[in-house]
Amino acid sequence: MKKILVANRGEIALRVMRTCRDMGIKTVAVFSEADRKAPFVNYADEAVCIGPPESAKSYLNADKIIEVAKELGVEGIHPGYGFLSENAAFSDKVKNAGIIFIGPSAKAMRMMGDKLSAKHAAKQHNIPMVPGSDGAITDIKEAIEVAKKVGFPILIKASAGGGGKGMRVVESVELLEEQIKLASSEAKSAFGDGAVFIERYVKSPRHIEIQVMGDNHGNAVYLFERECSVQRRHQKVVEEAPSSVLTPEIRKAMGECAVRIAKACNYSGAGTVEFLLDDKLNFYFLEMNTRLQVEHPVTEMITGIDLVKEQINVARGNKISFKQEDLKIIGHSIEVRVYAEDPANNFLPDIGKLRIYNPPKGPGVRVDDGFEEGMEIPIYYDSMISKLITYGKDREEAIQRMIRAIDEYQISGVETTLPFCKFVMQHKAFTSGKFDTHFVSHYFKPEMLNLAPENEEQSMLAALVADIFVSKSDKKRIPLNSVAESKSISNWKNRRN
Ligand code: MV4
Repeated sequence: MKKILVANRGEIALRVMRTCRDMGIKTVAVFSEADRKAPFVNYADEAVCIGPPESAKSYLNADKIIEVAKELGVEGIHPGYGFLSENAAFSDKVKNAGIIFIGPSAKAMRMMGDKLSAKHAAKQHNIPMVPGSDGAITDIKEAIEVAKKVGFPILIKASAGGGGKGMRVVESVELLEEQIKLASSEAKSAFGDGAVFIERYVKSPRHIEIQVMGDNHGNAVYLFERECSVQRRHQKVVEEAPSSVLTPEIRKAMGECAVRIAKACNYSGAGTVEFLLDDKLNFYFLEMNTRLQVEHPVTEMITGIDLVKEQINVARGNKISFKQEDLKIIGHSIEVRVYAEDPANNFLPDIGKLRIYNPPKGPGVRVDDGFEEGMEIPIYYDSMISKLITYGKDREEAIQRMIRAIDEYQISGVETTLPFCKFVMQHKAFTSGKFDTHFVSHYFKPEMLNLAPENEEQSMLAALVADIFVSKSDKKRIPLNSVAESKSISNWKNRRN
């Protein structure tokens, strides 16, 4: 592969292209009209506009993307995450066009894309799973029997769902029939598949996922875990590796289960096996994600492996470049997702221009971003501005560096989740490691953010200062602190406490 097209946008497109460049591979960006000025477009060796801003007309337009790839003599397509990354039909089309899809086979994607078939496969390989129905619910009497056997509360899940979509907790048998019907019709209209199943509801779980890598020679390895329990409405906020609760024995057991699942579908490339961990440290297989995940950097930091490089290596038909025994966890890494959302206002997405944008730097800090100062955050896509990743010799150092990096991060023009991330880093439940998936709903209230309210005069001054002194064309920057009371001007200062 000498030329790779990245069928994605933003930070992940840029991140993938960087590794391509490391490997001496040429890159092609495809972009929508909303992303004309995005750094990933500029970074690519070639870039082609594929349509209007709406995803359906651009980043999800499989035929158009493949047409561009053929025209430009592209040999591989990297799908990133989201968009077409887990679309088996796309992977088939790419292959039929004589291009390598940098990811697993369409067969593996189909098998793992459907929760019931994934569980069915896992069952053949002795993988622990939450007690529940054996397959889809077809009969209400049977459902009642299963529910009584596993014990209430139970959880109804949609086979075609994922990431928490279409789940319903049911507390008692009286509500079961109605809830199953509702869940099934919801699943039918949302995913085109009404199949639902039952599991015992695990009350205070941790979400721990294992990074795996497979090749086309039957090899599979695990690259340890990521702890992703700090999430809000199924959107991850903080991820870290390693988890502070796993013992070496449980880590090994989970890793080996994940490898068995990968081997069960002849998995090739980077994948993630999700588990729930209960308060007694029992783990249960949930689902497998057949893509490179947003939070992959924390795994890269603690293993020293470039996961994208390895994806490309394996897609070229090579064996995985390392052995399980070669892998070792060194240090600790934390990632926070910086969204253009207002944590003080129920995480309402905020749109606007990045008037000031200065990412943090220095020891143990990595920022994967896709924006530059002066850019608008497009309304058409996910509102993630960047991923802020820190590394330290241990968890404490990684947390301290995260707090320092958050304080250094200067963003104005839009509200961001940075103050919320700092709140998490300073919370006792987080620092002590004693938290579960209910962290945010249990501990977070907007009043806790310590935000000094910005008055109108200050905001206007901030806008003025940003335009006059920090415009991109004006390279000779006048330091902000030379402006009277400049420290109260923009909202990053408000996070100090
Ligand atoms: C569960 C569960 C409790 N019990 N399954 C949510 C996302 C999807 N991947 C599975 N999810 C859950 N499945 C049983 N049997 C609780 C969740 C869950 C959750 C899981 C991981 C991370 C965050 C979560 C937030 C709420 C619920």
